[in-house]
Amino acid sequence: MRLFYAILLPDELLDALCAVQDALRAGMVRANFSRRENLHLTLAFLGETQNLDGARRAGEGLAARSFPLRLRGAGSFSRGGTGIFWAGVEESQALSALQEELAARLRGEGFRLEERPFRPHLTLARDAVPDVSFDHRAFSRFVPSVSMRVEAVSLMQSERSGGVLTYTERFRAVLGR
Ligand code: 2AM
Repeated sequence: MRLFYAILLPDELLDALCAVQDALRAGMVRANFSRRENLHLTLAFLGETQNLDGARRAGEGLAARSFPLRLRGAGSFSRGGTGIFWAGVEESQALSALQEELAARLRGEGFRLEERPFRPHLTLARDAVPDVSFDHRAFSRFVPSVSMRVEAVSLMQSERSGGVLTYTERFRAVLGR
């Protein structure tokens, strides 16, 4: 199974991000927009594994506490000729610490994670080709300053069923207050 750890989002953030997607839609030649229920912030990508217990244990022992997190800015990464368009979050020491702790605990369970530095982002669209007139600078201002409290991290399974990318929560680690 394909697993990753993520922060799931409350309705208020999902509403805000869906509005950003609507604004983005107008500027795309084509793009594969994330479905509302799939929007999330990835903390660690575990890849293909059968070690669900180890993945779960890594989350169970987290010492990190809950913290506030705020949307901020947006941007794109290019991947093989097309792009990923994402919304960002405000810089957060608590988020970095949570991600580092989780990654260290997953490595301790034997998972081989990517060494790339953590760049927190919420993918809004992938395989995206913007119009020539698309204004990247204006896009970075589409995202409203909405905040949430991160109270848990979720171990998610990613599957394609009937051609539809589906994420299922397999385990949730609630953070202390
Ligand atoms: P992305 O949104 O930037 O593609 C599930 O696939 C989640 O894990 C996505 O949020 C995805 O990030 C992230 N992820 C990180 N590395 C990945 C990889 N090598 N393959 C697929 N997804 C990856």
